[in-house]
Formats: sequence, structure tokens, C-alpha cells
Amino acid sequence: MAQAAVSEGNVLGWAKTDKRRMLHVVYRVGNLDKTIKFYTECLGMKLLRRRDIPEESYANAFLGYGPEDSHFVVELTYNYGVDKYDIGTGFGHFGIAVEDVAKTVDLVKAKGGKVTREPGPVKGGKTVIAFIEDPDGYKFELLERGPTPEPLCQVMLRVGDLDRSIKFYEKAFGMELLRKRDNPDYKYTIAMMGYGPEDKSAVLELTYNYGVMEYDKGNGYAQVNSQPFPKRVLLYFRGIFKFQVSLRMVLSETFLALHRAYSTQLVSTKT
Ligand SMILES: N[C@@H](CCC(=O)N[C@@H](CS)C(=O)NCC(=O)O)C(=O)O
Repeated sequence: MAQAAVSEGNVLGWAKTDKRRMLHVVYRVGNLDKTIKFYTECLGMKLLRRRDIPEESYANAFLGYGPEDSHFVVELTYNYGVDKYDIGTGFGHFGIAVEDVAKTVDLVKAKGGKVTREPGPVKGGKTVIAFIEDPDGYKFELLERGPTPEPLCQVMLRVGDLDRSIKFYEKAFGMELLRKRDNPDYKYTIAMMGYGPEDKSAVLELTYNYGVMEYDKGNGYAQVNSQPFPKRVLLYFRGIFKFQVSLRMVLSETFLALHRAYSTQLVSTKT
């Protein structure tokens, strides 16, 4: 197989040349119409696309702040008849950049939404934030920032070994460590990983809470899709979080070696 001889250098090289970016964050919701209403009315997202797949008993809706070919978007999945999911503890929140957190919180309250943390400076920092919950209980952190091309700016995941995770996202996905910050007063460290600067593109915010090695995945949050390739497979990192990557990449021996090293699982998918 030609791809079997690909070196680690080449695997990492693809990340620089294949126009990789975070495409979709995929998760399951119990009522598509209710979630679409909340995201469009309270968070200012647009409904970009909706499709029903009755033969497989599910429907999808794609929402975001701009077209899918240039923006990171949410991909909601509704499975017929399932109205409740367990979000688990590994998924943290989505970050949304807004120009006025207090105003957004007022709007969320006016629409009957749930605010779990009132606007104010983040503990140990200056950025004004607030936390709200969508109809399924997925948390959104509102971050006060100036205008940005990518308001859907973060996916926060909790990890049990930060350095191992950083290496994994660098090596398996070609992401860069954009920033790392320890917050000893509140006993956590965060690492921002992604394909571009934080103010212009969406990033993964990995959070390590001192001494916490294990989290539950639940069954609500699914995966981040990166790589605009037609043939993709799902990749699990230590059985917790999934990423979709190209089949070509997965066929390389180096990539498989990375998998063994990081105890990931591969699962095929139709999309
Ligand atoms: N123990 C926290 C650690 C992460 C954390 O505290 N993140 C900051 C945002 S970077 C936060 O949520 N602060 C809450 C606040 O300021 O009220 C967790 O796992 O969510």
C-alpha cells in the first residue's frame, strides 16, 4: 500500500497543506426546533442547513455565524424518539464571543433561557464572561470580545493528562499549542489548541483540573470534525472524544503507530 510508507514528517506536513480547520462540532439534542429557536433568538446564530434522514431515523441541523465553507458550525443531531441525553463530565462548554455579555444575558433571560453564572470578570482574570445553558443543558460560555469573524470560538473539553493530550492533538491532528495557562489559585491548567489564532478561528480549550484523571463521556456530546475530505473515519482518543479525519491519513503506518501509542480506536463512518 503506497500510503504505508508515509513518514511522521509527511503526516504532520499534511496538516499544513490540506487547508485543515475545525469544521463541525457534533452533538445530540432532544428537540431540534427548540434548540434552533434558542440558538437563533438568543445567540444570534443562523440556521444554515437542515436535513431529515427518515431511513436512518435521525435529522440534522447546522447552525453558525456564517457559511460552512468558511466558518466553524454546530451540527445538531436529533434521533427520532430520543428526547434526553447524558452530557457527561468530559465535555465542558462551547465558547461564544459577544461584544456585550450583560446584554446577551438579558436577552437569554427574556427568552426564558437559563443563566448559570452571571456576567463578571472570570475568576483569576479580567475577561468578562457568563455561562448559560441551552435546552438540553449544554453549557455556553459567553466571552466579551471585540468584533470577530468567528464568534463560535471554543470547544472546552476536560482532560486527565494535559501534556499527553497536547501531544496527541499536535501529532494526530496537526494542531498547534497556541497558549497554555496555569491557574493555581483555582487548581486548573488550560491549553488552547487549534489551526489558527484564537481571535480569528475556533480552538479547542483543554482543561486539566489538578488531580482529576477521569471524566465520563455521557452520550450527548459526539465529536469535532476537522478536515474537509469526502472519505473520513472517526477517531477516538482513549475512547472519550471523537474526531473525524481522512481515510488517506489513517492508512499511513505512522498514523496507526500514533494510535497505538495514544490508545485510540478507529471507527468507520458513512459521512
Ligand atoms: N474546574 C473548572 C476549571 C476550568 C475553569 O474554571 N474555567 C474558567 C474559564 S477559563 C471558568 O469556568 N471560570 C468560572 C468563573 O470565572 O466563574 C472546570 O473544570 O470547568
